Amino acid sequence: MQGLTKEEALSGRSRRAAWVAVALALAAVAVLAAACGGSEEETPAGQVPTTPGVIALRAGLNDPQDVNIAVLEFLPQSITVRTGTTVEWRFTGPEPHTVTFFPPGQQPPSPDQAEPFFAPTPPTGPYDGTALVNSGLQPLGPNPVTFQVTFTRAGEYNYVCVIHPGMTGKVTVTENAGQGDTQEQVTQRGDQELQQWLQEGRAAKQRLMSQQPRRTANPDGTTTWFVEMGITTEHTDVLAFAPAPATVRAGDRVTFVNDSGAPHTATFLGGRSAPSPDSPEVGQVVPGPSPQVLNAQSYFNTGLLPPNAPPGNAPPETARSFTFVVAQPGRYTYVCLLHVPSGMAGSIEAQ
Ligand SMILES: [Cu+2]
Repeated sequence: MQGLTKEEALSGRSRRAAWVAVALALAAVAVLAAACGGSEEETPAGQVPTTPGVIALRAGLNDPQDVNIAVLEFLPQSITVRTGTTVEWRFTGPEPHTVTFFPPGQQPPSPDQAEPFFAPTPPTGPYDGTALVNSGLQPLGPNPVTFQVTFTRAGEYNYVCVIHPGMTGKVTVTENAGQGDTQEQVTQRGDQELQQWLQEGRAAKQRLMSQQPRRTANPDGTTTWFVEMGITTEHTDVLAFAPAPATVRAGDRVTFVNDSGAPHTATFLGGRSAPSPDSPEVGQVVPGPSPQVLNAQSYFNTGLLPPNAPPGNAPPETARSFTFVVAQPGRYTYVCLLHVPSGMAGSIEAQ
């Protein structure tokens, strides 16, 4: 990540994948934790219990009080350890991340080129900073997810999440016995940073949910209403649709607009179950391009509407939008196929 400023990294911030498996994994973890109750101290959401000989930290986390708010940071961002220490990353979910150390000279890919790094490249021994070491996209499976790297050579090691380029971390390895962080210090700093990012995300969600929906009057007397697809801040993604207007009338139009830093879909399931976030169906526009006349029985998918990024070079609003004609009164519920585990869903009530 050397040479990549936060701003540059953010400009490419986007995501291409999230995984239903995540929800399953979390459910499995919860069941497991309940089953072996008492073997490990119960800790508040996302906190890290101490393991002797290992320094552990968290890779991302959703707000324990509001699943829509995803913190896209390592907690804490920077740690200092003594040579010989094993560092363990815990993927607390539900949004997926990677821990990826690139060898010197290799630049991280842009998020839409990151697929080759979704599979892990685990360390083959102590890490000395020369090779690619990559957790792969996690959490993905039913097992509790951790990723460990043992550092034997003093130095500074930067890493990144390949689908969230603003999400960067640093491990400083020192030979000086007095300078390494304790687990307690790491956990405490992670908690402090978490509180800061949660404040930022909660404020952003409040802005999103309290704004008046943008609308335009059409020549035929109907109204086009605009629904924002989430909002992105420097350290968080708010994975929620702005509230649909209360007074949609049959014949009005609803246009979804992605002004956020992540790709999203608006998908009316029409009674079927949601395709998995890693399914090719996520990107398939069904039944055809915008605009579409909505009905309550059929499956409609906008496909992936791209993020409003990078600044100055984002796709035009038309490319980030999709319009539905709400022809009949009724209730129409929709989800974002990428962000179901973060509760990204909404509904339109038409009279
Ligand atoms: Cu989404």
